[in-house]
Amino acid sequence: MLQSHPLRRLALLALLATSSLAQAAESLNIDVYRDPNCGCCKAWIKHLQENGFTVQDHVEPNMSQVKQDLGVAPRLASCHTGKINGKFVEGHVPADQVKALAARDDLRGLAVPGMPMGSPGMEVDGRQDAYQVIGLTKGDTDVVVAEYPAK
Ligand SMILES: [Cu+2]
Repeated sequence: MLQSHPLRRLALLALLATSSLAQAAESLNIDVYRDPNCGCCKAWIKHLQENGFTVQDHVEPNMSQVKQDLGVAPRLASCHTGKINGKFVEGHVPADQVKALAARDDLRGLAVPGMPMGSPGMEVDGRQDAYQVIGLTKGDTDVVVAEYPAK
């Protein structure tokens, strides 16, 4: 029977810990596609940056094509579309939800459909409409990932 040396096992564990750390840092890089004239899109990008994300900002004249290519269901559509680790982030999704998406292998992406007032990048005089963060499963089903109440 083959037995692994305790020291070798320790080294392997250290390697695993290091690579998962690297993965966590890597997951904060996000591509964002937006229309050139979209102001709230820029405000959402700023929200991501303030929460530790590195944003690649892509000005894109044909957003409906981008959404189609990334698999954003039309019912989930908003203004800008992000892409992180192969998953989409549609609309004004809060940064902590984007971070949590890395652990959801069952989801193709997240969306805040439309442009609810009070979501990140849509702040108006401290007002907030109730809104939900929707996850799209690999089976094409919508699941509620988070709910934010009206204020
Ligand atoms: Cu918007």
